[in-house]
Amino acid sequence: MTTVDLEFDQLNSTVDALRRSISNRLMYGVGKDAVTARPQDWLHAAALAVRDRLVARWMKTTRLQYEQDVKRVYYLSMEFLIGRTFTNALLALGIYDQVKEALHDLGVDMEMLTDLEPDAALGNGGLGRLAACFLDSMATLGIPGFGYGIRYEYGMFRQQIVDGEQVETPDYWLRAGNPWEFPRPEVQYLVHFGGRTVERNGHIEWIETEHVNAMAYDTVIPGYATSATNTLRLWSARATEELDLSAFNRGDYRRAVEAKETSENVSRLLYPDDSTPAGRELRLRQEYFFVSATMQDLIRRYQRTHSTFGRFAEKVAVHLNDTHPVLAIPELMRLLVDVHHVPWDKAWKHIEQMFSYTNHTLMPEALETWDVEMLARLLPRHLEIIFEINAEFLKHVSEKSGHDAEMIRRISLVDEYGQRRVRMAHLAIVASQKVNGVSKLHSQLMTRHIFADFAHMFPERFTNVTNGITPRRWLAQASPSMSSLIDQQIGTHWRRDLFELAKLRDLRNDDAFVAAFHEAKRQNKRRLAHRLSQATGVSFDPEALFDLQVKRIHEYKRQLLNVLHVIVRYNQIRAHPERDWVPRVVMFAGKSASAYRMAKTIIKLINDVGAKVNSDPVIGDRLKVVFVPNYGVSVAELIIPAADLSEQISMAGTEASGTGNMKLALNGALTIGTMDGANIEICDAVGRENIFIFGHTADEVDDLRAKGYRPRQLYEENPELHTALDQIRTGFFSPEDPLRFSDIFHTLVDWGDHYMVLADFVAFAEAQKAVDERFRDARAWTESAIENVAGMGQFSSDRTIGEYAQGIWHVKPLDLG
Ligand code: 26Q
Repeated sequence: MTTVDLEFDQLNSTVDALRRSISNRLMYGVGKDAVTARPQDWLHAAALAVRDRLVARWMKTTRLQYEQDVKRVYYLSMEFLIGRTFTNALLALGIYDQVKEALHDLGVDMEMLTDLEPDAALGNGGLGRLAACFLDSMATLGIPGFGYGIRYEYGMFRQQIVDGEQVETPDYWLRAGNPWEFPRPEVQYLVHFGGRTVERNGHIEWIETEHVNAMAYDTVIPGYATSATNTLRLWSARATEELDLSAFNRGDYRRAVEAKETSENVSRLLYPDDSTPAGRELRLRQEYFFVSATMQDLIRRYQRTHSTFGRFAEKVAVHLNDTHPVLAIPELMRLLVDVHHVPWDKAWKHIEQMFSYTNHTLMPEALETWDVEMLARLLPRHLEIIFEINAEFLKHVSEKSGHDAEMIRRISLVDEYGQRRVRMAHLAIVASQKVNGVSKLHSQLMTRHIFADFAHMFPERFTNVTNGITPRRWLAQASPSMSSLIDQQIGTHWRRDLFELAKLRDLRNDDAFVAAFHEAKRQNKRRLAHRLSQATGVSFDPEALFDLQVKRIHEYKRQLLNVLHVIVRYNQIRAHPERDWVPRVVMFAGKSASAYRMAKTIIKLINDVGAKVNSDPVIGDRLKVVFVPNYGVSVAELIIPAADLSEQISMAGTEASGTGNMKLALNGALTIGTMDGANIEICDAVGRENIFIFGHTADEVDDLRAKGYRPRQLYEENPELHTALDQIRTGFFSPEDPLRFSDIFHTLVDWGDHYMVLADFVAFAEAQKAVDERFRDARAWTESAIENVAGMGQFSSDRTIGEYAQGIWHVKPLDLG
């Protein structure tokens, strides 16, 4: 290949230059002129003009990575919940105002445009958004990292609320095209399924497989205020020609088309279940599809600059975001041993140094396992490899542990009780040099409970890295009013060093600052109230306390505890309307897994309670209950900055970390929460007087269960709780269908109340009283809110990524010269 010096247009970021670029992109990129262009077309043109300005940085970063022969991190995740890109890119490049003005000159309102961009909702919730925050931080810190995942055609479903119930509609986010991605048709790998294995010349071959192509799509991930960028590479399934032709040549055209359709299904849609693995074959295919392509790509990239595998583990770190990509381990073994003919022991030594794994859940039922028979059918060679790894591992354990048969059964990669299943977490731990939890409590409980045997055997492997969030999206972008206030006080550097926010602490005594802070919050509340009243027709008093519980709907997160308290409060106001109630708007938002009956019933209950409360003339503005539909990244950016109170009320020991808790506190909301997940660390950071902690601790939950928990007794002893639960049971909120919520009642009162809602009810109600009292004193409230913002330094995902880079991946930032 010849290398000529190419000449490029210098892309300035003056308003003039941007205006020309956008016009050019509209004309030559989108193929429209100003007369026929729709807002969609302007958005596309503007996005392309902005993207053009990222590309030079991207090329430079990639070139420097090669030249410096850096160690690269491969962050493997089934989910990347990116949200919108446009504003994020403008802020990263520092050209927000210029682009706004350029568009204005062209007669286009930028705010209107940004609202048209669909979210890239390629994730369910916390785990997927964490991956997106990590990409932002890796790029900002200059860590050479690649995100690898699946380019789902359909992301997280869109949630509509119809008659108070969740209705799912498909999210075809690519409808209008995606200006941010670069298709890479030249980067394709074959991914095989099925078939059988044979031995030939001392090597195993996997034959008679069906296959599909994985084609790469790249997205630039800009770092904030740095020329460093990274790449998110997502795989899309393309039918192979062979597959089409064989049936086609037999004259069976329809079958050929169907087979093509089917093989391309693998990247069609995101499974909309968080935490409960359904064990479906298509999900297993998805997991293997993307890790196979990724491992092939990683080897190819390594081999471009290395002739042997000698330095493999020095140059590559592979991170598993939960167990979903764990098949990367047997796949890399297969590629090294069967394809590249590396001896087994050598290959395993590489792997042991390269892999690391983050666990995101303590709930045993949420740990992924796969049926051995399904694996044998779909991935026969991988099953052999897993068995081989297990045999060697158990031999080692047996020697170390003095042949403790019961322990060996517990620790085995294969669950032999009943239908045999492979335990993916065990495979991840055995292969990884580091295993981490996502908050101090979670990491502790992980080594005490679910992985106790492993922690005993490999204590040095287990560690904690508390989650974080990117301050660029979650404060700078989501809350312009608060960000500019902070900029005026302490400068702009907090975006890159969130510990700078500690400087705000001294300002809590500064009257003018306190007033301005209050006003910035009020502005965000007005912005939300305006949007909500447009959407729902209900009006909201922006002076009321905005109380938010926004997260997936799940029993362990205890939206029911919140609803119960709302009902009790409603009854109290009705009984004593003359009292001086602190007005509240209680907002819920979140999606339920489509097959999760109880979660869907909870959504209906919230809406039914809302309908009753909001239309009760006795109540007026003293209490409102709102369910905000379609919670996702963009809705979060609108709603979180408007919160006064953040509900983080999971049963202690169930929420691994939480990250919404961090986003809300960073935006000056006070937390009402249990001692669970990262709440504990938030409490330490903001000070016990600036947070409302209540309820049983994780240890107390264990004790209570051990000693025998009797929820019915609590129901019978507490008249207010009794009334509220009876209202649920007898259809007070659903007169047209009185039994609608009877299962909720029985779950709480008669069927064990697994998440101990009733056990924490009284403490929760007490804490809510303290909330009201603090809110009455606007000054005291705002001072606490300032303390919250000031204490959030450690919850930046920059800190988190710094810890991964140093303690787990052993990578250094790129030298940008
Ligand atoms: C697995 C197999 C099959 C289908 C779906 C799944 C699946 C998908 C998503 C299992 C789990 C998830 C998501 C889990 C998740 O979001 N966990 C959250 O991770 C956050 C980041 O660490 C934590 O802050 C939260 O506490 C945790 O609940």
